[in-house]
Amino acid sequence: MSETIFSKIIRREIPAEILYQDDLVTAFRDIQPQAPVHILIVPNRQIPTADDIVPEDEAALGRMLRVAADLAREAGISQDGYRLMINCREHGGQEVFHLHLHLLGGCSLGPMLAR
Ligand code: DGP
Repeated sequence: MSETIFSKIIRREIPAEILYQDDLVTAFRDIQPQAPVHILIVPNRQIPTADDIVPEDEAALGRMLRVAADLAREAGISQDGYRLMINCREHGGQEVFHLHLHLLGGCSLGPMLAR
């Protein structure tokens, strides 16, 4: 699958508010925030969807969760709570085909699914 805009953000070829980056993952603010805190945590390697995860990705996926928890603490939303979400393909509402973990918080997020 061809790369997405997220690869360019990871390589810092286009602007984004990058909050964290290391050898495995990058975290940056979502351009269309759905909550007061809306951060995307992505693996540096382009994994198109959750369905494309392979055993070699486990380190990056674990890092994504740890970084999400750290960023939530830094944002001051840990005590009230937050939501971590990965959309997969059409039914999941995925728009960018580079796996990303949404960190959402800063207000009550309501029920998990809009019906
Ligand atoms: P999803 O629907 O799960 O694929 O979410 C894609 C998210 O990516 C969506 O919330 C908006 C965000 N997004 C799309 N393009 C850009 C971009 O160029 N920069 C940033 N920072 N976020 C983007």
